[in-house]
Formats: sequence, structure tokens, C-alpha cells
Amino acid sequence: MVLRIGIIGLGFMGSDHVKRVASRLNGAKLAGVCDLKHDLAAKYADEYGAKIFDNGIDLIDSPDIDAVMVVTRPHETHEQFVLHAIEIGKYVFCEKPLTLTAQGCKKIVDAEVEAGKRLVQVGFMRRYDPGYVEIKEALDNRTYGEPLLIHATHRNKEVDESYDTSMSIIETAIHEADVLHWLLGEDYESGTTFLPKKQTKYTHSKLHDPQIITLDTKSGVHIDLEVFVNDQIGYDINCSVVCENGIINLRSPFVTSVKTANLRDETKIPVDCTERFKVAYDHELQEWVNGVMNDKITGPTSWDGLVAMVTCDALAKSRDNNAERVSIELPDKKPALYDLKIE
Ligand code: ISE
Repeated sequence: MVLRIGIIGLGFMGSDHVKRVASRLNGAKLAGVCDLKHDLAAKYADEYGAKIFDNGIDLIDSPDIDAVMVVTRPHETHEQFVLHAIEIGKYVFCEKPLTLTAQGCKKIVDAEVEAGKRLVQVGFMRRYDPGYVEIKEALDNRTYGEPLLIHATHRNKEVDESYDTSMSIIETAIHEADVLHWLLGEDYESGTTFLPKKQTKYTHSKLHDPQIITLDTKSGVHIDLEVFVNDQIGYDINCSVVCENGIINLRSPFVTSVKTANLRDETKIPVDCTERFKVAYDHELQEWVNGVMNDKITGPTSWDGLVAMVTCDALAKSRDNNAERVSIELPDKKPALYDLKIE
């Protein structure tokens, strides 16, 4: 059987996923597309022999679609599509953030718990990056002893005028909120967001750039994170985990370097997330396809989406209150559905 996937939202990330689903995944095919920009949907439908849908709900309901990917912007629209997929019992992959509010994420968690089955996977692709996977193994096994500190940077080359101060947290730092929580395997206690006085001349009036975030876990691991989305250099992701007996540094996955006559040894810096995390996105969606085929998905859950959004809310509150320390409190205990062990 080939899994017939329908994609709602064909912007920057949706278009990247279109190519992945249509040509790089095993056991899957691009069966349907939908976007407010009809021309774009028609172009992909034509190119890959997919069916074109007028709206997301029709795509989800279609008997020609086995599983759905929600990659829409604005992100507020994720919630209605994910809830509808749960309602009719279809597997749905949703790009991050799951929704823009903790209440929205909670609604999705409640609907899934009510359905009694995991149907939602959230697009936290870093968990599939070979570098983070290796760090996770070392931390789980305590290979270098107890983790004490994490220094992280999340830099983008540049952003446009539609990206504002709030997005540094909900669009960008949300990746670290998720991946560091997963790496350490424990909940956060509190967080802060500090807006340094000095800003880059490359920013605009609605964006404070860079920003400095801290997170402290329940056991006391301290994290500092620089978010800088106009670095002018490229997509620069760093993570350094300081353990009692060693320091683990994430490397960018490059396969070649070039030595030149002017005495330089150069490696390329990725330009954006689709280049830096290409392999991670491929693994993420291949595992999702395999999971759906086996009727048992294993990737990041709605609960993970909720934890990340509660963390983002606390960081935003701190930012709006002079970098005061804000505690990170989850609304409930994690439902048993998300503890299920996968054989
Ligand atoms: C974008 O949506 C992503 O997910 C990227 O990984 C992140 O670096 C960027 O800042 C976001 O806008």
C-alpha cells in the first residue's frame, strides 16, 4: 500500500514538504494539495499528478487522502484542521507551532485523549537531526556525567518586516524550547527573556533583535539561548552541553570543506532551515509515514506541542515584564496516552 498524503498550505515550508513527499519518501505519494494561492496549488497538482482541493476541510474529508499535513500560515489556522482530522480519525502531521495559544494546544490534547489514540505529530524536526540524536544518546547514558549547563544560539540570516518581536519566541526559540526539553528529559522550572539595549542596525521598528533567553529545568540545569534573526551570515545553530566530565558540541552537518590558495580552509554555512535540517526533515517524515502505515506513530506529540507553547508564553511574559523570572507551569499532568511505550 502507498500512503496518499494531502498537504494543506504551500508556502515556504509547505513547498519544501511537497518535494519531499513527492520524490524522497518511501511508501508515500503526494495525492492532494490545497492553498489559498490557487495557481501554486495548480502548479504542484500538475507537476506531481495530485488532486487539487478548494479548502483544507474538503482535503481532510476526502476518501482519496489517507493522511494529512498541515503547513498553513497564519499558524492560527492549524487548530481547526488538526481538530477536524482528529474528529474523523485521520492521522495528521502539523508543522510547529501546533497552535499559537496554550489553550488551543490543550484543546487538541483533550480531543486526542478523547479519541483514545495518538493521531497528531508535531513538526519538531530537530529531534531527527543526527547531531541532536547523538547528544540525546550521550545524555540518556550519562556518558559524560551529569549535564550542568547548555549554551545555545539560534541565528537566521535575515527576516522580513512581517517578523516581529514576539516571533523570536513563538517561531524561532520554540525549537530550543522543544529540543532541549527532549534532550534533557525533564520539565522546565522557569524562564526569562532579556531584550539587550543594543540592537542590530539590520532590524526594523517592530523587531527587537537580538534577544537573550534563559531556561532552568526542575533539576537545575541552566540554559542560555541567543536568538538573533538578522545575523547577515546564514542559518547558524549551535548547542553546547556542559557536563561534569565533558562538553558536547553540536556540529553543523557538512560533508565537504574547501582549501583555497589564499590559505583558507572553508566549510559552508547553511542558508536556512531547509538546508541545515534537510536530513532531519526527511527522517521525520519517513518515520511518520512508517508509523501511520503501522497504525502507531512515535514522533513529537500534541503534549510536546503544548509544553513548548506554555514555555513560550512564560518567556513572552518575562519579556514584557523586564526580564523577570517566570515559572513554567503545565496545565495538567501528562495524559497516559503520551506515555505509551512503543515496541
Ligand atoms: C522558521 O519558521 C523556522 O522554523 C526556522 O527553523 C527558524 O530558524 C526561523 O526563525 C523560523 O522563522
